Amino acid sequence: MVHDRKMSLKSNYIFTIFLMGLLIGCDSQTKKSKAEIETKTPPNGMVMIPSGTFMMGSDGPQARPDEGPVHSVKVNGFWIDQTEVTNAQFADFVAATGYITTAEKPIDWEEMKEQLPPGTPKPHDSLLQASSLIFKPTNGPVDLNNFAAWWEWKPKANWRQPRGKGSSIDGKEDHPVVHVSWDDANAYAQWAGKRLPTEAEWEWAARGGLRDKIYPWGDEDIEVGAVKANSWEGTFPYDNLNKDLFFYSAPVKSFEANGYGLYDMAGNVWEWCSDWYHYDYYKTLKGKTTNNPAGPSESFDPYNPYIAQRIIRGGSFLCNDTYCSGYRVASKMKSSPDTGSQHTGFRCVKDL
Ligand SMILES: [Ca+2]
Ligand SMILES: [Ca+2]
Repeated sequence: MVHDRKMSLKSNYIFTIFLMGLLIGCDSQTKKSKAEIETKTPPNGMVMIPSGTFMMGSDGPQARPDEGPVHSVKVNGFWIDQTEVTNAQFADFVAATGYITTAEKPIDWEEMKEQLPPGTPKPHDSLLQASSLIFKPTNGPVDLNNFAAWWEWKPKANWRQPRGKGSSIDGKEDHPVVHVSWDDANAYAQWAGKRLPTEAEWEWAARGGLRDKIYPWGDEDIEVGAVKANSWEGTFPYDNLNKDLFFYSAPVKSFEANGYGLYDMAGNVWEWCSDWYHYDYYKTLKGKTTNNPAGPSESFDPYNPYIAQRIIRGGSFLCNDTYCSGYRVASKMKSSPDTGSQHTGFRCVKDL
């Protein structure tokens, strides 16, 4: 239903313009005793997720076809960041390494055209300058299949300037870093001595010790009772009731943690995982228990066949039941590894 809505936004933005005629676990992990693990001091800001076996995916009424079939997965224990990586943490990384993010570099047309239908003409140079995708609310209802209606390809938008030139992260040091590509997230993780979670690790951790529930907090609807997460309350993408008080990102730890002490596993910003996205991947895992699945060997999306995409999880401040309900623990989305946006960040894990 909506699995084709958030395709690789950067490439599709250009492709949309073209169409409009405007062209302008592995098991090899060293085995450690339970006592040895329990006596280890958690790395700063991380908590231990125990090993376990769970039913991954969903076949519920809100589930999209790529969330099923539900299948059995065993995951080894690991450390995970309690929060999304913040602007302050990412700034430390950049200060130490001089790293330049994908969004801060001009687009290489030779690379980009490999991800577009053959024969796509080169866009105008203005579209190839360093840019990223920012959210732009609409004035009223729009076709929810046309994501270009609420995304703007904004020059100079990057992690330091989340809404483009003139914006800044001053005072937002404890907000999640955004406009980071999958490549940027991996560079940070490597510097920090960590790695991105697999999709299975992420979902197991998001479930917070609960079994077969829809959300990290259980089954209660996101709009019932206390505010549970930073999402889009109201009608997307033009009417945000803003009961959670955050139109864009929120400081990490603004809402209650799940059973493992993890914050914002639902909402705030999407989080990169290490796996490739393949529309039919879960079908290959049906009827057996898979140990530490690390995703398919290649990416495929029938709705976006020219682009290899990585998994993102958890939903964002733009998620709403009428649109993507990305804050469900089984909900999955995808994006090309070189695409960042205003609502995508990450958190890291570390082997025990
Ligand atoms: Ca919100
Ligand atoms: Ca999140």
